[in-house]
Amino acid sequence: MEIPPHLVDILRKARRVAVLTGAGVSAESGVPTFRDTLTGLWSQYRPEDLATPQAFLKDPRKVWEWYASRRERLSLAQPNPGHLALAEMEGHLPGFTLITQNVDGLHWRAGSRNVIELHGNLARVKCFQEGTVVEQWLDDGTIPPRCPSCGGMLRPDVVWFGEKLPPEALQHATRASQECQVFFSIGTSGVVEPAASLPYWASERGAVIVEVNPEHTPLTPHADFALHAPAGEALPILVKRTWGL
Ligand code: BJW
Repeated sequence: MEIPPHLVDILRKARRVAVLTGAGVSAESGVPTFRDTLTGLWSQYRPEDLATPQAFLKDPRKVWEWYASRRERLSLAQPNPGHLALAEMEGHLPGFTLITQNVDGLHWRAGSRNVIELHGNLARVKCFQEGTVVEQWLDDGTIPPRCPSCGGMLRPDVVWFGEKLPPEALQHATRASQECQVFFSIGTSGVVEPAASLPYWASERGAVIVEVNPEHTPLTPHADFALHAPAGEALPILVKRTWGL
């Protein structure tokens, strides 16, 4: 895989880099993406039947069980070379922010530290009524389990369509995008707002935009560099070419 030498020069001189990741970065860990028509998580469902508060209220058992099966599958997954290369990149850059739409926690497990989770985390559970994170509950077979404080239904601590992103995370991500010199968009179809707007906000402030995705996306024509390859292949080579072993 060829890395443009000009991109390597830009990265060597950069101080502030922001990276936005999506489901594609975890694909090589065996975690299905969302919008792949054959293997994607939504291939048999419509997103609005699973990833909205309305869907949860209509069929809480179905939604809880869908997330429970994803959690179980995730417990077998490991960070891949793409995650590891991003963790290494952080060590070379004084101002590095990793903004992820993923809820799988694999960036943390790969060693990344300055991570902003825009869409929550699958491992956490919160009360549907109170919105508070719940660590422990009575496992008496009720699905979904109930909040120990108010008896309300528990739900995964992820952001569904129509829900607000965690305000502090979004603020921090917006600032990092507007202040960076280089912005990477990696493994995301770039169709879900407000995350999809981050590269455009970065570009408006003069950042160099780099996309890593085997497929064309709405961002591709706006990117300064488009690396059409899997993240687990492109990122380790990019890091090695830029900073050596
Ligand atoms: C590889 C690869 C490899 C494969 N290497 N790459 C403005 C305009 C229009 C609509 C809206 C708007 N603003 C808001 C909206 C509504 C809505 C929205 O965006 N809708 C659009 C879809 C039309 N947004 C919202 O509702 C958001 N909330 C909001 O804006 O609230 C405002 C508000 C204000 C005040 C009060 C109340 C509300 C919330 C969005 C939440 C998204 N949640 C989900 C589910 C999370 C939980 C879960 O996991 O179940 O997040 S949806 C799903 O999509 C998930 C993802 O994080 C997100 C993005 O998907 P991603 O990561 O891009 O995955 P894919 O599958 O789409 O793409 C994978 C890519 O990888 C592909 O391109 C492949 O080619 C590539 N790939 N292998 C590199 N090896």
